[in-house]
Amino acid sequence: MKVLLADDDPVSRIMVRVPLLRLGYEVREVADGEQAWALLQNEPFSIMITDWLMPRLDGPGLIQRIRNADLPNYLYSILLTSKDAKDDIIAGLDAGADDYLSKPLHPNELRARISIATRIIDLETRLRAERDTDALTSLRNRRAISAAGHAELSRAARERTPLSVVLVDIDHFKQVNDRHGHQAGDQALRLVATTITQNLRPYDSVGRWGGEEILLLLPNTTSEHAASVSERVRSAIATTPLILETGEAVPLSVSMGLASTDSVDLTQFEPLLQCADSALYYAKQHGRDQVVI
Ligand code: GH3
Ligand code: MG
Ligand code: MG
Ligand code: MG
Repeated sequence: MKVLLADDDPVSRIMVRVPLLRLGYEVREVADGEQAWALLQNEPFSIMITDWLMPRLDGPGLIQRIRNADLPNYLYSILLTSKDAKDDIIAGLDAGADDYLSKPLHPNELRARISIATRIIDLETRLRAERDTDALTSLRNRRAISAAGHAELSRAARERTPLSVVLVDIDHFKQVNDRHGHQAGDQALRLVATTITQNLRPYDSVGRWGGEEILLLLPNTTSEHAASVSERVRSAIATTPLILETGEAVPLSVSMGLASTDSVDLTQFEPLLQCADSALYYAKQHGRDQVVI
């Protein structure tokens, strides 16, 4: 876990840094609130320990700014202060601090307070993962893959790299349910999800878009390259049947519709997805078990 430490006094920083490093935390240090704010724009941190009085931007001012900014991850903030009058502590907590530590610092108190922070951050991370995960397939759910799609498209525009999106739909899936039962259908969905994931790169994203529709995001991938990746996925699914408990093999296949920012001039996620959906529709109309651009 990464801790951001803001304090204008180098000796004070040593008092915090040394025990934190010993506890296995990664520590980044800055000397005032503005520097802390600048660093937070570029790097994710889980925990911040900030001094109260600092030049330019003080601790409570920094925390207030962070709370108003709505950063992507929650930043657990501890105010470090030699002020220990009740009113000051209340003002610090009102500014949005989660906790406070009084100077001179007691190393065991630091350890105890940091372990509270770690517990809260772990909980937040777990809840976030649950919120973003589809329970049946363990893929990203629609909310998460949609958010990733918007982010990847912005990045592709910024870095001038191609982004390909691929919509996958299992062929005649209703028949799998009708012939072998809903549970076998669920197993088939999980098998397709696994086969897809195994055939992609770690930085590709896969999410369950709807019932038996899966959405792939392939960053830095031209339409030509995406077509060959999709073909590999299609072929892997077509050669990996679902084996039922009875030993019976249920063949599976998928149709795939592909759209890339290098072939269609689109800067919005929804129209790009619409292109992939039209291609998927074409694949369904023309015999299924195929990739269409
Ligand atoms: P097509 O080749 O045209 O895509 O035919 P299809 O049968 O796959 O298409 P259709 O959209 O008619 O049927 C999709 C089926 O997927 C219907 C629905 O019951 C099933 N389905 C959706 N979500 C789940 C799920 O979570 N589990 C199971 N077992 N079935 C699901
Ligand atoms: Mg100070
Ligand atoms: Mg469908
Ligand atoms: Mg289908």
